[in-house]
Amino acid sequence: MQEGEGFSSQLLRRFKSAHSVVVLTGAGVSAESGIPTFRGKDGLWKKFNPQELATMDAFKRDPRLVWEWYEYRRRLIQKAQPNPTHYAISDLEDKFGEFLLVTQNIDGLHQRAGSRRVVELHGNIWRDRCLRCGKLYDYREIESEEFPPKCGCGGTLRPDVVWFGEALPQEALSSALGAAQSCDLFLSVGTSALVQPAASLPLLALRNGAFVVEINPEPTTISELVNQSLRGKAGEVLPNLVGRL
Ligand code: BV8
Ligand code: ZN
Repeated sequence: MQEGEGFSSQLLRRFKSAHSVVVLTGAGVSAESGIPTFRGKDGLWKKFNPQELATMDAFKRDPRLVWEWYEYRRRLIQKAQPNPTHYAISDLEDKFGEFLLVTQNIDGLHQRAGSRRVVELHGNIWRDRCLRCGKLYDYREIESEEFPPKCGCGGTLRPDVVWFGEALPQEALSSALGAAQSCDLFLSVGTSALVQPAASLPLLALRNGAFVVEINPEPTTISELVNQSLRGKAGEVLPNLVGRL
């Protein structure tokens, strides 16, 4: 646990001696940028049922509803700024020989805060993908008023995010798995650790002998399993911790 102002000497020692670090982030990291989490009290899912919207079935059944939900989230994210957690994670990147940021978030805020070595497990809300030919579009490129937007090949476009029941991008998943199995320090920040296969990454790191630290104001499914579970908002804990390194 975080001891008073300081952190446990063991935690600081682990950070200072780490060679290979993985940081896994979830919606809680963007919460302090004003983007509602999925399962929090003001959660995105409260107003909408995840199975209703983040699935291919929903898109086929009611493409307008699904598009409007993503448009609503894009407008939220457009207005949001990276917060101190995003910047602290970006600062961490250059302090270790090997570093990988694995995010479940699709908002692109990590990249806006300067993170470079980022793996997006669940895609990115700023990209659209053609259902027919797979062509990717930067969301901002699309002027077509047509609904839902079409690709040059005539196929329909969808947000380039991973929906429930869909496989994660192979490359992203294998680099995340590889890093989790070989790191000596693993940070799980702002995730309820409920969504698979992302939620297995901290446990994979534990099994490979990494020192696993969780930062979350609430307990999660992995709090009792990790080496240190720091109970607090990422925006308070992480900049403080990074400042001590
Ligand atoms: C797959 C992109 C197989 C879209 C997302 C039963 C039925 C159907 C499926 C399943 C099932 N059981 C298991 C599954 C598999 C399913 C799954 O895990 N379901 C869960 C719900 C049980 N997984 C999948 O379907 C995955 N695909 O398994 O495919 C397959 C394999 C091969 C071939 C074909 C198929 C795909 C999962 C990806 C889904 N897409 N997002 C979009 O965003 O619209 S998931 C979505 O949830 C986001 O990515 C989000 O990141 C993710 C996880 O949520 P969190 O990030 O953890 O957010 P949450 O709100 O839950 O928690 C926030 C945390 O932050 C809280 O703990 C809170 O305390 C904390 N917090 C709050 N404030 C702060 C804070 N922490 C720090 N500081 C703060 N200030
Ligand atoms: Zn196409």
